[in-house]
Amino acid sequence: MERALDSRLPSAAQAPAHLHAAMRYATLDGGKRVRASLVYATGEAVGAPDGALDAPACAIELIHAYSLVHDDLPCMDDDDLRRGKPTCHKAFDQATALLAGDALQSCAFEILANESALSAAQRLRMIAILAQAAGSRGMAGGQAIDLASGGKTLTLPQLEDMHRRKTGALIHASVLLGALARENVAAEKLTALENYSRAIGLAFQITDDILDVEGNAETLGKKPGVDRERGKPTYPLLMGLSEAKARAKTLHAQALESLAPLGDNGAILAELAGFIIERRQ
Ligand code: GRG
Repeated sequence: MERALDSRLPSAAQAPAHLHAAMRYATLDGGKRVRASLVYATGEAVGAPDGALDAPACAIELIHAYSLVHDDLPCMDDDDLRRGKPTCHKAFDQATALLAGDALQSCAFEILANESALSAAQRLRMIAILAQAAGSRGMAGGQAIDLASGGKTLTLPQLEDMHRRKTGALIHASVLLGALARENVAAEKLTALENYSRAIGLAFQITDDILDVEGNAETLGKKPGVDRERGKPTYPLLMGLSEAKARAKTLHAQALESLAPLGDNGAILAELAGFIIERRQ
């Protein structure tokens, strides 16, 4: 993943060097690469050719990196640390971080549009799915709902809707892009993968909220308790900690059940579900 990203990101020696350095700083050498792993594991599960998976995995990670750079800005979450190092706007400056996020997003679509290991139809479909997942009905929309929810009480369905957009949509897109790297995947398998990704997408956020409450926020580069200070709703706040843990467990079981039509080919996806839901930081 590091090599694939490194070779696709503009060199820091190329003008505008400062912007390119910021894009590389925000993307390389950090992060769990959960979304890229989902692209590769799904691609392998459906028998996609190896060479067809790097571009979608990079595109997803670049959209994710862009979202983190923007999310860390003072006008959003105002974080100083990300992935164990200063956030992009701290290491560079706010304007550069804003532009780096913008350019990472464009770079993601450029990579998909130019990928010769994919057919034109595959590229177009992937671009459409990723654009929808990242856009106003997906991640950016979820972030807008999140920003507007400070100090308000959300119902559980409203909280789930927000997270399905904000973090779930990109996780869902990671699985879909991996599946689309092979042409003509059986509808039954696609449905199984969609169910799997919806379950782990939500479980990812519940786990994140639980980790925040249990004090691991610092390792994620967040300011511990900041969400609570702003009165933002979280799963443990709305349902209680033990109920939130039980919900994550149920979603884990649902994710594993969904993989049944893939047989042994779903083994790595099953392991990833465990990693996402049982992670400790
Ligand atoms: C700014 C348009 C825009 C969107 C931001 C996803 C998002 C929307 C903000 C991230 C805020 C956040 C920290 C949410 C908690 C869940 C989450 C996405 C954590 C970060 O993802 P990881 O844990 O990060 O996969 P790494 O660093 O491992 O890649």
